[in-house]
Amino acid sequence: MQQTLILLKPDAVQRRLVGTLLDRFERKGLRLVGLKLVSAGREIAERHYAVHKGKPFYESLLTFLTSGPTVAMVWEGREAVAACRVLMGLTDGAKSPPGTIRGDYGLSVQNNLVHGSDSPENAAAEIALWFRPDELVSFAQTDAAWVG
Ligand code: DAT
Ligand code: MG
Repeated sequence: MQQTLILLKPDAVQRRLVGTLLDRFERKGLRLVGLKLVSAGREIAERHYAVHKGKPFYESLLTFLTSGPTVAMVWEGREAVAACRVLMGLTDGAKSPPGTIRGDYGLSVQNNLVHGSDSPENAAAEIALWFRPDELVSFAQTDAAWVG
């Protein structure tokens, strides 16, 4: 079953949106297999956003991600990576449609509340970056046959 890394970034925590946003993923039918509050330091932030190194917004992005607590989660389910990207919406909140997290809760590009892996390969690397294997819990969800 596919897994993806979702971060509720420091703006989501500061704006008290953790419960509201976590609810979106839970309602979708995804299974929660990892969850923790992390105060991200420079090293994990650099590794997480390595693909953006050298871009004009890179330093600001690192400052943002290290500016306060982040909720790190692993969600599992059929097509979990793509399904979560749809829930998130577009990168730019101003252009993201209503009904998506970024469309419903912000106008910013940088402070866009949520991170989601963009491919199964990147999901595996990002999950390994943010979680130890023993922090992930595998279990059978009782409604799996219905939402699956
Ligand atoms: P996404 O988070 O939708 O996968 P991304 O991987 O292209 O988007 O970029 C990572 C983050 O960097 C994004 O969530 C917000 C920030 N970002 C991207 N493009 C930006 C820009 N042009 N100006 C400022 N921040 C930007
Ligand atoms: Mg991305």
